[in-house]
Amino acid sequence: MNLRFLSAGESHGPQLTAVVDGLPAGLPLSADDVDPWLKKRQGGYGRGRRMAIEADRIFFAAGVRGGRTTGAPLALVIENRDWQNWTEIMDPAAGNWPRKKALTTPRPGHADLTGGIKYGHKDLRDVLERASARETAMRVAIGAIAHKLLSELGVESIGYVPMLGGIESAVPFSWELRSQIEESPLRMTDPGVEKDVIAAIDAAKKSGDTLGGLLEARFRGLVPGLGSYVQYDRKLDGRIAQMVMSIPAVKGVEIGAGFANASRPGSAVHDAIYRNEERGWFRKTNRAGGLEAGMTTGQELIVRAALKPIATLMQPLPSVDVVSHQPADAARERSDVTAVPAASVILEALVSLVLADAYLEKFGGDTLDEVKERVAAYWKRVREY
Ligand code: EPS
Repeated sequence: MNLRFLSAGESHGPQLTAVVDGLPAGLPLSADDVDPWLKKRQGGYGRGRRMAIEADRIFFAAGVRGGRTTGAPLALVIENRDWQNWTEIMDPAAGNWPRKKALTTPRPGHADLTGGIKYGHKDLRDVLERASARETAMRVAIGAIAHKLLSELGVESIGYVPMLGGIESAVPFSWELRSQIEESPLRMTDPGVEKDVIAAIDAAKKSGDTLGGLLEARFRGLVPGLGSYVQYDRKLDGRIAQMVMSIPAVKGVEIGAGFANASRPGSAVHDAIYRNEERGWFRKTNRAGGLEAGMTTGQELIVRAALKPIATLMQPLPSVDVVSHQPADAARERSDVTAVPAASVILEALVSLVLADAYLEKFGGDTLDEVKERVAAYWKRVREY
């Protein structure tokens, strides 16, 4: 890994923290490159009351000076405003037992039960505080920084929602719909279905239920040959799938028409190869989703993911209390009805991270100028090949 990071932080602790290593020096960077992503991730119809408390902002504690990266590791902080209401419950000092807001009835589908067994906790808050999707705020911040590097290299992207709660958009994606997606409270391409989706979210809220959906991220302007076929852990599709599967509640990943291609003959799956003076190498279809044999082809990269409904149900499923071992309803915690629109922002940010890492792997470079020169020289070779 060339672009490495680690994060720490609980959902209701004082802050989320990360160290990011491997960015070239000279990348223009300010909070304005990150905060709009944090705002988008907080948004979307179906979010709960927590998002009215938070106003996520990035703080650069190291690695950025005068609006540029220095080449030193970045230290990043995002404050949890809600911590003010949780100081006693989250107090790291010994002796806060029995605890307020202890959670002992695990929610099916959440980390509670297995995390409790694994780490030996009977107050499952010790599990859920870190398992919470709050953690994705910091990873989106890091993804936004990766995206800034990609945009310097001529790459554009978008994350959106093709389906939410079983209701599919009838309008196929096109890049012209970008502002429609950014303005939609559902991040969908089809204003015609928004009323129905919003009604479905309202109905789920009323009945104490939650909704999942599909996410898609697209990237254009990528060089061919990011990743490699020569070793399993260098295959870019594998690296993307690992990152996408690490988004809480993602249970399926595909590149391009991955699942649909499984039932078609090869002649209707593979993208025929053409070349002419004007366009160089090109394809007329992109069923591969921009990836062949673990490498980008230079076509649009299309990554899709399936997000299961959130595990916290206000009308809970049966569970068992981990202290009394008596049957009990699963815990009700303040939560969202759906986070599918937010997850599409997370998908775009996290795939950006994998791609920025792959660029740095292929081109190296201690300064942004060095990276840019090498990418430009490679584009020339690609055209001449
Ligand atoms: C989450 C539960 C909710 C969500 C949270 C993820 O938080 P709370 O328990 O404070 O109401 O709002 O998401 C975020 C805080 C976020 O920033 O996305 C969970 O259990 O995963």
